[in-house]
Amino acid sequence: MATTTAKDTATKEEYLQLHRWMCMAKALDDRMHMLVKQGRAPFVGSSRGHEGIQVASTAALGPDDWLVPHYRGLANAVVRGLTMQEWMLAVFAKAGDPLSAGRNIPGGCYSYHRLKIAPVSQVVASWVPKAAGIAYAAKLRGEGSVTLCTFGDGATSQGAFHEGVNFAAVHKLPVVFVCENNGYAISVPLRLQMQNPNVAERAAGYGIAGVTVDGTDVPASYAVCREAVGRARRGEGPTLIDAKIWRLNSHTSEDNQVKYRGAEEVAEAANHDPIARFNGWLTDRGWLTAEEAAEVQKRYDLEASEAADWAEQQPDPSPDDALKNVFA
Ligand SMILES: Cc1ncc(C[n+]2csc(CCOP(=O)(O)OP(=O)(O)O)c2C)c(N)n1
Repeated sequence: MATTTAKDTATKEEYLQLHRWMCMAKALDDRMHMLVKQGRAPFVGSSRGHEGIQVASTAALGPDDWLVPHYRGLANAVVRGLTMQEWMLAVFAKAGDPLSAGRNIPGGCYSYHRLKIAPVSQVVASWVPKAAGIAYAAKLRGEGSVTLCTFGDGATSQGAFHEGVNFAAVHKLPVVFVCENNGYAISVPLRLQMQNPNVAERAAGYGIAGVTVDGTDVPASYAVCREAVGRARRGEGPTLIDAKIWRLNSHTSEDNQVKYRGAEEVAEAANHDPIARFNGWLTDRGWLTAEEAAEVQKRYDLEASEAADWAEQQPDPSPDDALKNVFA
C-alpha cells in the first residue's frame, strides 16, 4: 500500500482545465442549493468537497472508458462532457432531460450512454459488482477500455463492495476503484463504519494495488489516478484508491449536518475545500491570479443561473410518456 502526497506530472493547460471543471461543478451545486431554498427544485445531494478527486479520477480516463459513479458524482459527469443545460433539465425533471427524461432525482439515479456513464443507483455499493461486470465484458471482448468505479466510505461496509472488488481482483480486470472517503455515511462517522480507517489497506487482502491519497490535493490525485488507469490498461489489474476528503455540505438538502457533526467540525470542513486549495496551488505557480480564479467562478455561476432559468421554461414530460422506457 502506497501513500502519495504530491506529484506534478501534468501540463499547465491540463491543470487549468481541471480547475475549470471544478468551478463548473461548484457553480451547478451552489445554484441547486439556491433553487432548493427558493422552492424551485426538489433536492440536492452535494458534491462540494469531492470535486478534486472527481475531476482527477475522471480526467485520467479516455473517451472509450466507462464511468460507474456514485450518486454524488456531479464533477465526474462534468468531466465526461455533461452540459449545464442538460443538468438543469434533469433538476427540473423536464421532458428533454437526457439523463432520465425527468423520471429520477437529479444526480441520484440516471445514466448517459453517450458519455459512457453507467446507470447511477441509490442502492449503496450495488454498482461495484456492476463495474466489475462492465470491465469483465470489456476484457472478454478485447476492447481495451478501463472502468472507473467511485463510491463513499460507507459503501465499503456493504457486501456488494467485497463481491465486486474480489471478482475484479481474481480476474485481473481493468477497473479503478475510488473511495471518496468523506468520513461520513449520512450521519454515521467513519469510526462506526470500520476499525481500520485506511480503506486502501484492504487492497492487500484482495491481492491488488492500494493507494492512499489526499483527495483535496488535485495534482497528487491526478497522478495517482493516471497511474491506476495505466495499470488497468496494461492488464495489471485493479487499484483501490482511498481518497481522503471532507464533505463540505450536509449529506443532502434533507439533513442538517450541524446536528451530528457539531458546528466546530463543520467550520473546520470549510478549510478543506479542494477548489480553494487548488486556486492557491495554481497562483503559487503563477499560472492563475486570484482575480482570474474569481473571474472563472463568476462566469460559471452566471452560466449556471442562466441554464437554470432556461431549463425551468422547457416543456414538462407528457403524462402519456409515463411508462415509456420503464421495464414492466
Ligand atoms: C443498501 C442501502 N442502504 C442504505 C441506504 C441509505 N443511504 C443512502 S446514502 C447512504 C450513505 C452512504 O455513505 P457513503 O457510501 O460514505 O457515501 P456518501 O453519501 O458519504 O458520499 C445511506 C446509508 C441506501 N441508499 N442503500
